[in-house]
This record gives sequence, C-alpha cells and structure tokens, in this order.
Amino acid sequence: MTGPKTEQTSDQKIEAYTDPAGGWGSARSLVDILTREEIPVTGAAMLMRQNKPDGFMCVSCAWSKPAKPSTFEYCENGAKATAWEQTRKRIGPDFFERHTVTELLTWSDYALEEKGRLTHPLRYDAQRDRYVPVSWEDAFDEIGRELKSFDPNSVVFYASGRASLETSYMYALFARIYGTNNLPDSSNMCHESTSKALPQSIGVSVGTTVLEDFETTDLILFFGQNVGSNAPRMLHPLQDARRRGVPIITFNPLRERGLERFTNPQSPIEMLTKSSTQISTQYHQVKAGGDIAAITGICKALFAADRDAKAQGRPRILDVGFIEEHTHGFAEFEAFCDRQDWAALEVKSGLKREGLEAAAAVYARASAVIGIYGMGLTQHRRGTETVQMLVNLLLLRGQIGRPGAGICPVRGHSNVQGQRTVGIADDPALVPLDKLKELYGFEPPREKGLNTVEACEAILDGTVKAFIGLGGNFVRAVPDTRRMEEAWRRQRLTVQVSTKLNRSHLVHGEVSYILPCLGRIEIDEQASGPQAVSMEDSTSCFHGSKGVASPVSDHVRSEPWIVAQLAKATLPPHAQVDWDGWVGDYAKVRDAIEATYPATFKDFNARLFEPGGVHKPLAARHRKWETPTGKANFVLPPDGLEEDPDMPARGRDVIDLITLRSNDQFNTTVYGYHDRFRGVKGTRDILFMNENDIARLGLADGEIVDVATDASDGFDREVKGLRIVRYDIPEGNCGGYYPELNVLIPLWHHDVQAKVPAAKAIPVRITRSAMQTAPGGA
Ligand SMILES: Nc1nc2c(c(=O)[nH]1)N[C@H]1C(S)=C(S)[C@@H](COP(=O)(O)OP(=O)(O)OC[C@H]3O[C@@H](n4cnc5c(=O)[nH]c(N)nc54)[C@H](O)[C@@H]3O)O[C@H]1N2
Ligand SMILES: Nc1nc2c(c(=O)[nH]1)N[C@H]1C(S)=C(S)[C@@H](COP(=O)(O)OP(=O)(O)OC[C@H]3O[C@@H](n4cnc5c(=O)[nH]c(N)nc54)[C@H](O)[C@@H]3O)O[C@H]1N2
Ligand SMILES: [Mo]
Repeated sequence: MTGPKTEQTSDQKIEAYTDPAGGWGSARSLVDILTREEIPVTGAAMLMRQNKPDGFMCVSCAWSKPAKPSTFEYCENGAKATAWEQTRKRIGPDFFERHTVTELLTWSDYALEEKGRLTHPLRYDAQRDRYVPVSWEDAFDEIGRELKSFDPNSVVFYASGRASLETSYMYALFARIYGTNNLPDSSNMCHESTSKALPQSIGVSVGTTVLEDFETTDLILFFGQNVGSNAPRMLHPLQDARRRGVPIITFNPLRERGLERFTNPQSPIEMLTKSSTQISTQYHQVKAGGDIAAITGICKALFAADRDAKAQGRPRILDVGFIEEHTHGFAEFEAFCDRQDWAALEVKSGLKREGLEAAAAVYARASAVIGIYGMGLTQHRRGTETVQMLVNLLLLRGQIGRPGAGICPVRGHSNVQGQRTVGIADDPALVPLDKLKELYGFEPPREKGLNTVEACEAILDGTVKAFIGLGGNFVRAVPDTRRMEEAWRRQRLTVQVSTKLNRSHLVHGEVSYILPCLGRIEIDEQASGPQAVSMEDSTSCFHGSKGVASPVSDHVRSEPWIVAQLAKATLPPHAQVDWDGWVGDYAKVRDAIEATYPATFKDFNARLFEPGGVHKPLAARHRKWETPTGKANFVLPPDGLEEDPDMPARGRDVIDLITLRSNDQFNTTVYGYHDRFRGVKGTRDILFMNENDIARLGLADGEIVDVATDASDGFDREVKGLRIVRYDIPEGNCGGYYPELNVLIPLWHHDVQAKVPAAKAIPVRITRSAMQTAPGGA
C-alpha cells in the first residue's frame, strides 16, 4: 500500500501572486466554490447568517465573533467551509456499492470528501470489502457489545475540535463513566503547547486578549500564524489597527501574503480602487524554530536600552513596578539573556542583530502590546518554551492584564478551546472529577489518559483495541502515516462520527462503523423543537449557534443524539444521567454544564445569544496569577539555547521542513489544488526551497525530488516526486503541504513538554528523483 494518489489538474502553474490578500481573488474564489458545490442561491443567503448572534457560528476557524457583526461577517475560507458542508452532493449506499474500500484507498483526500455528505450509517463488510448500510439500532447494539468487552483503558475517545460544548460535555462524561480518561483531541496536535506553557507562566491556559483589545492596542507582535488563509476575519481588526497607525511586527519564515497586504473584499471602495492596506510594518523571516533565539535577542536589546535609560536618568524601558509587584524569576531571566551572545542568536534565529534591535526599539515605545501566534510557535520540539519566551517578552513591559495588551494564541477548530473547557482532556487534573462524582454518582477514573501521541504509541504497541472518533480524520492528521496506518488496522473496533468520507474510514479496524452526523449549519430538530448549540471562540467567548439549513438526509442524526445512543448502548442503566432528556432539549445539557462549572457558565442558558458572546472569567486579565508562585513567572528554557540533545547531529545536506496549509484546505480537508497567495496552481506535490539550497544540493528550480527524513531509528520515511518551487524562504528551511508530508514526521519528533507533533521543523534530505515528472503530473 503506497498511500493515496495525489491528483493534479492539467493547468499546473507556479507564478508569483502579486495581489493582496482578500480583494478580487477572494471574491472569485468564493463564487467558484459555491458554484462547484451546486449551491449558488441558498449558499449566498446562508452566508448572511454566518457568525451572527441569531445565526450559526462558522465551522471553519475559531476567531472571535464581534458583537456588532458586519452584514457579511464571513471570509473567503469561512464561506468555503460553509459551501463544503452544505454541498448538494451526497454519498449514499449506492456510492459504496460501486466502490470497494481497497479502491477508495487510492483516492486523494480531495476526491474522497468532494463526493459529498455521508447520508447513512454504514458498517464495513469484510467479505465484500465495502461499507454497507446498517440500521442505527443494529449499529449501536454491536458497538455497545464490543465496548462492553474491552478494558476501558484500551479504548480511545478522540475529539476533533468542531463538536459543540453540549456534545463534548456528553462525550467526555460518557468516556469517564465507561472508565477512562483516554480523551485525546486535536488540540494535542495544535495548541497543547499553549495549554502547557501559559498555566506555568501566567496561571491561565488560554489567551488573555479579547476583540476590544485590538481597538486600543498600539503594537502587534505577530509570530507564526498565517492569518490570510487560516483566520481571515482577523484581517479586519488588523486592518483597522493599521489605519490607526499601529505597527505590526511579523516573524515568519515565509512572506505570507495576508501578513503583507490586504484588500477588504467587503469594501466596495477598496475593491473598485484596488487599494490595499500594508499589514506588517517589519517582516522578519526567522528560521523555523528560531523564535526562542529571536525573542531572546529582542529581550537583550531591551535590557541594554533599559540600562542606558537608567544611567542617563531617562524613563525606564522595563516596567519595573510591574516586574517588582507581579512577577517571579526576573533576575534569572536577565542573567539568562546576558549570557547569550549575539553571534549565536543570529545563527539560531537566522536574523541580524540590527533587525532584532529594530523590533525592540518599536516595542520599547509602545504602551499596549498584543502578542499573537499560531502553529509556527507551537509545533516545534521546543514549542512550549517558545510560547513562554513570548510571554517573558510581554512581562518585561507589563503587557499582560492591561487593556489593549496581552497574549493571543490563535486557535484552530471552531470549538477546540471549548472542548477542553467542558472536560475533553487526557489529564484528569483539568476536570472537576469530584463534582462529576457528586452530580452523577459514579467513581470517575483518576489515572491520566492518553493524549494524541500517546494514543498513537498505544495503537502501535497494540494496547489500544478500539478507537471512537468524534469528528476529524485522526489517521491522516497524525505523524508517521505509514507506521500508523499499518498499526491502525490491527484494532478490533473503529467508529467514526463524521460528515464526510475520509481516510480514517478506509484504514479501519476489524469491526468498523461510519456514523453520519448533522453539521452545525443544519436545523437540529428534537423533542422540544429546533435546538441551539454553543461554542467557545479563540478569545474565550461563548456563543450560541442555530442551524439554518435543512438536514442533508433523513437518516443522519445530531452529534448529541449519537453520543447519547453510544452511551446508552454501552453503559449500565444509570439513573443520574438522563441521556434521553438531554437529547430532547439541549438546554438541559447546558444546565448540567453550568452545574459542573458554576463560575464559568453562570446563567448559561439565559445568556446564550448575548451579542459578542459571554466572556469566560480569566484571572490573568485582572493580574491575578493562579500559578504556584502566585506571580507571573519568567520561565527559562530548561536547556537554554543548546542544540536539542535528542536529535541526531546533522550534516550540511539536512534541511528543516515546515509542513503548511494551503489557502485551499481546512486541515485534512482539501478544497482544491490552488494555493493562490503562494502562487501555486493545480498541484500540491511541491517543495518550497531557498535558491541557495537548490544550488548547493546541485538541483534546479522545477526539478522533481524525493524527500527523506533524517532519522536513525530504523524506519524509512520518504515522499517521492515533489517539484521544487524556488521560494523566498530562509536558507536551511523548506516547505510543503500537510497532510501529504505527515509520512515524514517521526512520532517521537514532538514538543518535549506538550507532545505536540513538531510539524514545523522536520530534518530531511532532498535528492533528485528517479521520477521524470511529479506523480499524476502533466
Ligand atoms: N482556511 C483554513 N483555516 C484554518 C485551518 C485550515 O487548514 N484552513 N486550520 C485551522 C486550524 S486547526 C489551525 S490550528 C489554524 C492553523 O493556522 P496557522 O497557525 O496559521 O497554521 P499553519 O498553516 O500551519 O501556518 C503556520 C505559519 O507559521 C509559519 N511558521 C512555520 N514555522 C515557523 C517558525 O518556526 N517560526 C515562526 N515565527 N513562524 C513559522 C508558517 O510560515 C505559516 O505562516 O488555522 C485554523 N483555520
Ligand atoms: N504535518 C502536520 N500535521 C498536522 C498539522 C500541521 O500543521 N502539520 N496540524 C495539526 C492540527 S493544528 C490539527 S487541529 C489536526 C487536525 O486533525 P483533525 O481535527 O482530526 O482533522 P480534520 O481534517 O479537521 O477533520 C476533517 C474531518 O472532520 C469531519 N467533520 C467535519 N465537520 C464535522 C462535524 O461537524 N462533525 C463531525 N462529527 N465531523 C465533522 C469530516 O468527516 C472531515 O473529513 O491536524 C494536525 N496535523
Ligand atoms: Mo489545529
């Protein structure tokens, strides 16, 4: 089995893209996908209800939803996500009659999902090598029987970050009554570094900024997040800030278009005059993994400036009062920065001292600073430490817990943050277990469960026998694709609750089910009438969401209903959980959530549709530090800036690979083959390379290469047939697309503390391919 073939369109083209993010390119792309998914009219009407207090919350990213939304409170990629979910295309039993699973395994991610929405519960029939329709009753009977036969700790309950707070609460409760904390989630591959870093630093696990802070900030530091593709609605507050003259200093190995220039596609004037706003005022092309060194350099420059100011009797640069009153570990941090020398920082960051001093100079003048970041900081061996270094930088000038300032991790899935808030966590310390015991009268499991990487390890060594997936495409999203796919098939039971067909359905256990569910955009009718659900955005605001479209089929069911039936079929009858009552009226689930977390969800039902959402209380916003020291902590990287002791020494021909999202995908969901902003058209089989590396390795732009991981653990990891695209990327780094390149990431190559797979700096060797053209190529 060589993995899915990748498709390409006949009009492949690599050509620099000169337009801004947004603009006419965005408008055209939107019309394309609405037409392709055959929903031009209803689609457009539906979009008007997106991210509105009385409408549905976007199924794409987690960016904040404003209290006063604009008429079109959606972006190109949010609209694509809506179109993709609300497509007119369906795959029912007839589709599975025509295609065996073995055949479908050769299809690309794009081809699988593009065929449309799943409409019937399906069970894998080994004799016919096909998924065949099954009744919901029979499905739950068998799954329940199977689950009853396992040791609870040999079962994994995964959640991708999309399901609502109501569903997630029920799902986590089900897993715990069943007897396990094996509740890994997509956040384990994403912002777990944040969830590990921030509690140690500032005593909260989430960002401290809210949307209003963008209105009064006077400097934005922007690290490793591709806003133009992955959180485009954030371009609006960024554009507003730029119009007020707020500088934006960006650190990113790639010159991402959305971080350079933006035209608001919803502004007729900007569209007609083709005007655009410059986003970044300084752009530092840091080396992948070089941010700790870069930030250390900025801190060093600040210390120097502060000493000068002090010596000359000018106002201090550091916020001495804040440091004194609110922080711990300052002296050690100062000594740490003093110990680093500029030459080493330049090599490690790939940036010049002058550049870092220029960033420090702007920071030294600003009074309200927001630090924004994404996967460019978290998906590294030192991800947690990198996040903490950014917090250190903010603490030096008292930039946490003041209006217009704070730390702003940009979350991924639309409810990934909320799922953790209501109990989806492998770490039982994050869950009020005693409260659950009191409310539901069972003994919750107390031992730590498996996170995503640990679940993969346990699947590899055979201790996990069954996997339940609440959304997502686990096997495709995790590292080490080849090893994981092989091990995956040795499981006894795999069950996926899904909207669309993906590879995690095709690589399956002995007993395998696909349970099709309603999406958030659809009307969810239950005993008490149409239901609302809720989620938490990236700035800790809870929002209600009501479906507006007709269900895709009479056979699909809502996620809460499916979770309740799984629980009822598996658990002994349990008087204190009224699964049916909850499904009949989701407000009762919200009451249960409020009973479990009274401070966080006070008056939850009454406030569900408050414009702008209900903000979760966050101690750090008020300079209350719920850390062991009772202060905000300067945290030093345990190994300083030393080379990673666990990584092999590397030769000159080893290059760090950054795996990226294109502008035409949502995670493993591939909408198409264009990455407009990066000038790639019609293919995903490419490798972005620096021209000096191309020359040094004796290669040429446009040539076809094979890429292999530089690891000596006895496993071969290789991807053949990528086309070199000469690109503005630091020397020693190359870039390509996730999930196709996940085959190259060793499972052990993860954040040392948070275990987030280190998808942003994978050591690889690049060689000329024996293939003359890219696979499937023209
Ligand atoms: N349309 C769309 N929206 C999405 C998603 C999607 O796939 N499509 N995915 C959602 C999810 S789950 C998530 S987590 C987010 C992901 O959104 P992002 O956090 O933007 O994730 P990536 O696309 O992986 O891009 C990471 C960025 O970091 C840069 N980078 C890489 N390495 C480094 C480094 O070492 N240092 C620095 N400073 N920068 C670096 C890359 O060049 C890139 O611009 O978006 C969410 N929103
Ligand atoms: N190399 C590399 N690997 C990465 C990353 C990277 O940057 N580089 N990023 C990581 C990150 S940040 C993340 S978050 C993970 C993503 O990992 P996952 O969350 O597991 O994957 P997705 O691709 O978001 O899942 C897509 C599937 O979700 C299902 N789905 C869509 N909507 C719904 C719904 O409403 N309900 C249900 N039940 N199912 C639904 C559809 O069937 C669809 O096929 O990947 C990680 N993997
Ligand atoms: Mo994510």
